Amino acid sequence: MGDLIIKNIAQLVTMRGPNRLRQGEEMRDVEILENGYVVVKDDKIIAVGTGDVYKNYLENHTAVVDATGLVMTPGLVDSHTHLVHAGSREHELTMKLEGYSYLDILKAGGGILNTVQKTRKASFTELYDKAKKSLDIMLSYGTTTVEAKSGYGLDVDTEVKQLEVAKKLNDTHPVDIVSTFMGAHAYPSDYKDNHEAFIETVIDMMPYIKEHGLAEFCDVFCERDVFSYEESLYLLEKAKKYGFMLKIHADEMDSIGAVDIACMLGCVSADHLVETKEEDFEKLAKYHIVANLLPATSFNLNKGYAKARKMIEAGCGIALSTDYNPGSSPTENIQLVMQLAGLKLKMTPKEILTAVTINGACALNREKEIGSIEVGKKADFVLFDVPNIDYLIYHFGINHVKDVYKNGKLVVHNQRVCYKEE
Ligand code: IZC
Ligand code: ZN
Repeated sequence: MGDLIIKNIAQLVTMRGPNRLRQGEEMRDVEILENGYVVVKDDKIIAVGTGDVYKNYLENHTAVVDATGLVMTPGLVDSHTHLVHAGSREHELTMKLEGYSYLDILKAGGGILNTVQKTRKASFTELYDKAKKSLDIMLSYGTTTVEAKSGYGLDVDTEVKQLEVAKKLNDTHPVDIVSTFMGAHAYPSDYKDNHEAFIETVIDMMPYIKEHGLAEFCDVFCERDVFSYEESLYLLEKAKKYGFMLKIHADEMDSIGAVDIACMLGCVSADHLVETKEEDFEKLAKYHIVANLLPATSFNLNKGYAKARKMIEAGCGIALSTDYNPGSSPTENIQLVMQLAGLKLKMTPKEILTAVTINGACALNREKEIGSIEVGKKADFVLFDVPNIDYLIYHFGINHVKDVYKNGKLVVHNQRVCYKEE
């Protein structure tokens, strides 16, 4: 019997189906129920259907919400962010407008290294408060699970501080956080000419982070002038030995072989993929590696976009994420990412919804718990004030959320966070 029933849902996007990456044409195979209902008990979904059948689950204490005219989707999954960091980089905006590239700014000691300086100096509480503010914004846009990378310490104390902030937020904030250790994000200034020593430093951090349960994934910025093919391969091989699941920043500016590393080591996701060679698309598909695309980064850097249509044709399974970070993608707004995926990646509304739900869950190894509205899964879902899913992608740049439920609890009402602080 139910604690909570949402009824009369105009379009209920269930994403029901296999709990695995939806690839190629499967991304368009999305169940949408008209006049749907969902029944929740405790923090789980116990029934999904259409019409009046929800009445079988009514009890005296059951709360009933009428969702006439609204669209419901599973809670959105933002599976690539650099959530925890100090400060911001608006001072680099003018340089960018004058034509300096992202990597030019990093080479001059700015970019990631600027954020590293600030993050090293920041207290735990400063980092916590700033990240919490971002999580509240994410939640108000419909994100209920988020990945968070370290990588603004590049020394053991600060990397651990970042990951501990994420761990505490996971305990206190309604949004679930999945952590990734990304010590190999850039070379700190004092190791600029001693890459080998820095790589060993990063590897030395791995056992501590693993043993203290501070991160499930390990990621490397595999890029020209950052971590080379050989360095990335070496680092991720070690991470795998220590028991981390793997991700890789792949082909963002240049293609230097990151997809081959992902296939060789069985990365869960390869992220960015803007410059990926077309012959690599089939490899991603064959090894079931999540192609995690980040179009807000292309938009913000004024660069090219990933070839999503060709990827889907080749059978890839795509996820979409904000890449929220203070440099290349200063936005928490996953709906904007979805709209850019429509406008710039030519993905259809159904493909986009697959990408930010079940495929995002796959990118975080959470596909059994979240990513669809079906019996047994967590009661994480979003009510959008739109008449249909096409409208959600078409009317861009605003927040369409009405309410958000996390673990069966109302946490956003009329776009305002309303959860109880723990
Ligand atoms: O702070 O610039 N791309 N890492 C790789 C980032 C963007 C984050 C940043
Ligand atoms: Zn990133």
